[in-house]
Formats: sequence, C-alpha cells, structure tokens
Amino acid sequence: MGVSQRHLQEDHPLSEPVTPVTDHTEEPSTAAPVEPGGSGPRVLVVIPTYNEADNIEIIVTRLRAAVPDAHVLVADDNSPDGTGRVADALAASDDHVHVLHRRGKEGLGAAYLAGFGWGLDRGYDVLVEMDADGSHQPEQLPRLLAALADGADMVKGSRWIRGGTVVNWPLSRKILSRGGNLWTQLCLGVPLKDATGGYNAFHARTLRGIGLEDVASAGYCFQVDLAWRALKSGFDVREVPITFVERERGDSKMSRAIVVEALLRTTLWGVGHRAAQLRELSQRRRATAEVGARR
Ligand SMILES: Nc1nc2c(ncn2[C@@H]2O[C@H](COP(=O)(O)OP(=O)(O)OP(=O)(O)O)[C@@H](O)[C@H]2O)c(=O)[nH]1
Ligand SMILES: [Mg+2]
Repeated sequence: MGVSQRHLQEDHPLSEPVTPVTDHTEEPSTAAPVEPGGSGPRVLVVIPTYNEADNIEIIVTRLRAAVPDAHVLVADDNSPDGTGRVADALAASDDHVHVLHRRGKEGLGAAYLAGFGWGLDRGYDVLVEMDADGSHQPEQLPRLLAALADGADMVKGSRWIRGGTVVNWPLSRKILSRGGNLWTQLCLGVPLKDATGGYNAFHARTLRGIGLEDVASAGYCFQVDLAWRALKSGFDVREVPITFVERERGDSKMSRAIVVEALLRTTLWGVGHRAAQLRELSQRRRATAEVGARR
C-alpha cells in the first residue's frame, strides 16, 4: 500500500487550494493491498472526511482495535483543516490504512462512490460506510459483519429498531430522523425503520449489482438510494441495532440543502414508484376483466 499512498500524494499535493470540481480525480488503481491467505472476507471500511482533523485518528485507532483485519480507506475532499495530512500520517505507519485524496468538496455520496470504486477495483469482499465523527461506533461493526456472514447482502445499522438508540441527540434531530424515515416508508414502502442511516455494510456483489454508476444522490438520500436499489434488485437487506452517538468534536456538515435534497428526491422516487404500482394494478384489473368477459 505504501506505493499507492506515495502516488496519491504526488498527484494531489495537499498545498493545492480547494477548488470545487465536478469530475472525480482519483488515481488509477494499481496496487492490490489485500493480503492473500486470510480466511475471512476482506473488509474495507470507507470513511468520508471533510474537516475531521480532530476525529480521524481517534476513529481509525478505534476501528483498527475493534476489527484488526479490516482495512480503512479515508476518502478526503481536500479538507482545509488538514484531515488529509493526518490520514497520510496514519497510512504511513499502518499498512491497513489508505487515503483517497479528492480535489474538493463534492458531498458524502460522491466520496463514498469513489471509495467503493477504489475497494471494488482491489477485490475487497465487504465494503462498509462509517462516519468519521464517532457516531458510528467501530466496536459495533462485528454485528454488522455477522449479519452479512449470516447471509444478508446489505446490512444497515439501525437506530430505530428494538435495541437501537441515539445518544445526545436533541429532540429536533430525533424528529428530523424519525420524520425522514417515516416519509421514506410512506413514499417507497421500504420495510426499513432506519433507511436514512449511514452505518452500512455491503457484500461487494451487492454494490456491483445495484447500478452505482447512475447514483446521483449527494447527501442523506444517498443512503436511502442504495438501500432502495438493493431491495428493488432483490437483495436481502437487514437492519441490526446500533447505538448512534452524536459527534463530540468538529462541525456537522448537515445543511438545509442536504435535507431538501433528501425530501425532494425521496418524494420524486415515491411518485414514480406509486405511479408504477397504479399502472400495474390497472393492467392486472384489465386482464382480469378481459378473462371474465371471455367466459
Ligand atoms: N469526503 C467528504 N466527506 C464528507 C462530506 N460531507 C460530509 N462528509 C463526511 O461524512 C460524514 C458524515 O457527516 P456529518 O457532518 O457527521 O453529518 P451527519 O452525521 O449527517 O451530521 P451530524 O449528526 O450533525 O454529525 C463525516 O465523516 C463527514 O466528515 C463531503 O462533502 N466530502
Ligand atoms: Mg455525524
């Protein structure tokens, strides 16, 4: 991994000014950082970061202790606070830690897509989404991985099933999350209590099978988008309870624009979904009526 790490640093000098870009600028995949000979699935945890310099070392250290075999990919959008440099230092001293330097802030969804592409290219069997701010506890990753091992294709860490909870959230955030999930269930009819949750684990085959190339969601709805695609493709999507802990350090990147995007996209998907259901229903009724008329 040292090779691809050096390559990244040369291609994307961290002294570059932050310039928002619309195209991905990841390096070509060259190395295969997964050690041969391991018996379990090869796990890559993708951690997207934007200004998480105070958090990234803590979360990577916790993750490396909790699941020592897992590899970590920090997907950093050229954070002005130097998160990328902190991640580089971690990668320099640990061959399980990798860094994907992206040119500018493009949203969490784009960072995950780039990270998934990086991991799929390198043959990881399982890919995990985890926030850098400690909300997704690395110590609970084994329960997500256990559900995958038990046959699930995608596993969502869920705050809103029995056994799941949130710590230190104000009522306003609870209402936003519960309301968003209720709206998602109403629009899409998904059998998930926490479709918007961002602590997710996927078999590589699931990510390969859900058409990642045309995912356009950037914020919260990215999580709904992936779960809904997986369900529509017939994959086994399960929820396991997690304790979600509100961030203690650094600033939230949640914004009104992210909430509006989620609301709009979910509503549009819902309208399309319900219209398709109505079309199907009326076709079925017409077919039944025709059979009845012929008798
Ligand atoms: N690479 C990248 N990472 C991002 C971007 N926006 C957010 N993130 C990361 O995505 C993760 C989740 O973002 P948060 O700011 O914690 O958003 P949140 O968890 O919905 O909001 P809080 O509950 O307030 O923390 C964190 O690790 C962020 O650093 C982005 O544009 N690019
Ligand atoms: Mg957070």
